[in-house]
Amino acid sequence: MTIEIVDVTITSPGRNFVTLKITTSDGITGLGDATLNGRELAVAAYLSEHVASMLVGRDEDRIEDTWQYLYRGPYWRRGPVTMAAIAAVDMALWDIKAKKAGMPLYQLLGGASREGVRVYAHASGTDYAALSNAITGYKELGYTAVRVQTGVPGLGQIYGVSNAGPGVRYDYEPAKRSGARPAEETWDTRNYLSHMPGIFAQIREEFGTDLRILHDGHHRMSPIEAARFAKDIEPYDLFWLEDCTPGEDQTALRLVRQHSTTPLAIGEVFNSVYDYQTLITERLIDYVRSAVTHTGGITAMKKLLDFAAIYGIKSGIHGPTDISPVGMAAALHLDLAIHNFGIQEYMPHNEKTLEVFQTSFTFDEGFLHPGDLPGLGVELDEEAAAAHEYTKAYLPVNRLLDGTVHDW
Ligand code: CS2
Ligand code: MG
Repeated sequence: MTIEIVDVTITSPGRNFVTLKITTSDGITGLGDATLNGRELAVAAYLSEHVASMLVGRDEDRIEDTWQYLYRGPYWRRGPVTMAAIAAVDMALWDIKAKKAGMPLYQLLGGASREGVRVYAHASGTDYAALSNAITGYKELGYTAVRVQTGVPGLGQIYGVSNAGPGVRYDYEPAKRSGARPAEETWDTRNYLSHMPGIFAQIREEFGTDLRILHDGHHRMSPIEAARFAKDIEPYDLFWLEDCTPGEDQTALRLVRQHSTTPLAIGEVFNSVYDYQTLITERLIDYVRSAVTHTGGITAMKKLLDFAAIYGIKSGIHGPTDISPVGMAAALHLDLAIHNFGIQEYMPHNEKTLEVFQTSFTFDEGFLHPGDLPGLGVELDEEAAAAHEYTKAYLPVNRLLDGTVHDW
C-alpha cells in the first residue's frame, strides 16, 4: 500500500488548529497535529507546498525512513515550523500503522507501563483568593497536581493568569485575535520575585504538602534571578519550576543548579534533541517539556525521552489548548508506554473543539488514559471543521516597565 492523499485542514473552534490527514491507497486514514500557536499558516504552507508531493506514492509503513527523508531531505533542518510539519506526518503514519495492526498506538510503543497518566491542571487567579478558589475546584475534580499562576501587584494582565473570574477555568487562551499585530503586556521581574514565594507559602499553609504544585516562570528571569527564585521557593517543595530562564542558553542552568534543588522543567519551545544535549547530559533539568507536535512527532519524541531516561530525567509533555486533541492523544500513548514518565499537562479543550475532533481518551480522578481504539483514537469531523474559519491570532508581546521588549 502507499500514501495516496495528503490533506491539510485549518480550523478555528475558538482557537486555530492545523491538522494533517494522510489517506492510503487502501483507504486507511491517519491524523497528525501541526499546530504552532500564532504561526499556524507557516506550517500549513510548509506541508501543502513542500511536503505533500514528497509523500504521495511512498510506502506508509516506512515511518523512520520518511522521518529521515523529511528531516535531511530539505537540507535546511530543525526549527519550529519544519519540526511541527514533520511531527504531523509522523503522527499520521503511526496512527495508520496502529490502525492496520488493530491496536492502540501505545501497544506498538511497548505496551502500558502504568494504569493511567497523572495530569496537572492550570489553576490561576488575579490574586491569592481567586487562585485558592481555582485550586479547590480542581482538587474537587480529582486533580492531584496543579500549576499555579497568579497576578503580580502593580502589573496588569500577565502570562498564565485567567482574568475571567475565580474558579475552575478552562478558558485561558493566550493567543489573541488582535488584528495586524500582537497585544502587549507589561512585566517586572523584581515585583514577581518578591511576590511569588509568599503565594507558595499560602498554598502550602492552606492545602498542605500532598498536593503537587507546579509553576511556570515562562522564560522571564535572568539566570541569576532564576537561581535566586529557585532557592527562595525550595521550602515549598514544588513538583517543578518550569522555564525559569530561557533554556536555549543551556549552560545558564548550571548557575540555577548550583543554588537550588527545586526540580526544573524546560523545553516546550524546543524542537529537537540538540536543544537539550547539555541540559540532559549534565542533568541540568529534571523534566523534558516538549510537545510531540513541536519536536518531530512520536519517532523523535521517543528517542528524546529514551535519551533523557539514561540520565534519570523524566517526561513532562506539553499539553496546553494550543496542542490539538490529536497532539494530546499522541502524548498520552507515549506517556502510557515509556518507563520514565513524569507528568502530563492537560488543559481540556472547549466543546466546539471536541465537536471537530472526536476523541477517545478519558479522565478519571486526576489521571488520563488514551483509550484502546486502534491508532491514536481521534477522528476529525471535516464538516464541523469547515464551520470554523481561520482567524489570525498572535501570542502577546511582553515589555518591561521601561518599554524594553522582554520574554513573554
Ligand atoms: C505554557 C503554554 O502550558 C504551558 O506551560 O507555557 O501555555 C504556552 O504559553 C503556550 O503553549 C504558548 O502557545
Ligand atoms: Mg510553559
